[in-house]
Amino acid sequence: MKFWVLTLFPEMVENGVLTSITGRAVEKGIIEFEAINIRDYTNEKHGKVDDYPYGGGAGMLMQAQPVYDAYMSVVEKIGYKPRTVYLTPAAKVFSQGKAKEFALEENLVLLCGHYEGIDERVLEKIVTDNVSIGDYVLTGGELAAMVVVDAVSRMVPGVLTNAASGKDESFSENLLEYPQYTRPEEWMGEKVPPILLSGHHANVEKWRREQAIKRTMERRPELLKDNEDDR
Ligand code: 6GU
Repeated sequence: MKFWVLTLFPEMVENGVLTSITGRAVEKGIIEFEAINIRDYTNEKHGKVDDYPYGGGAGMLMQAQPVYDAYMSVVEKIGYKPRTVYLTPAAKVFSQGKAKEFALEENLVLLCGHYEGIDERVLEKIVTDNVSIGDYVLTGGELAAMVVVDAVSRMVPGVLTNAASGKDESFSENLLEYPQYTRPEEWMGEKVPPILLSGHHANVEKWRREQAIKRTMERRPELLKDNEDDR
């Protein structure tokens, strides 16, 4: 799978994606990643990519032309119009279900806005999916694109080394992760729950499931209602 990120700040996204687990997956060739600088595609002198909004209002908007040409450079390389995600707070919130869905694509384009947004006309031509990462406003889509690349990558076979990981944690079953413990057995007077030391696998599993349900009820009760986005 290849991620193409269209952005005015390619080094920001590169630094994130090429670090840690996703970086290792790129090195191993399990995923591919290319950040494209939208500014490289402007037809204007001095590298201008933004202008004032018609009708007035605060700030600047990214112009259609450089965004479209950056996108078309990807289309020309891969030979078809790929699924193209616009990162924007004006969208449904990204979910584990969407991460699994995007992980089935051979190519995924992530379009990062900056300033006050992007001219709607180019969005209408190229965007297949709008995605927000939560109900707060960021200065640009780059952090959101990094979040999506990370969550999608870990659903691509081979990115996670441990066979069980990616399966058994928060959200796959609409439950939050149970509490976990490692050595030492006692720390600052606090002991590890004895059942985890019992060696009784079935009892451990039962305890973990109970803890997961308790934690979900306390912290995220709305997850216990069936939600298509989380599947
Ligand atoms: Cl995807 N972009 C921006 N700029 N702000 C956000 C967001 C995205 N998701 C939440 N806030």
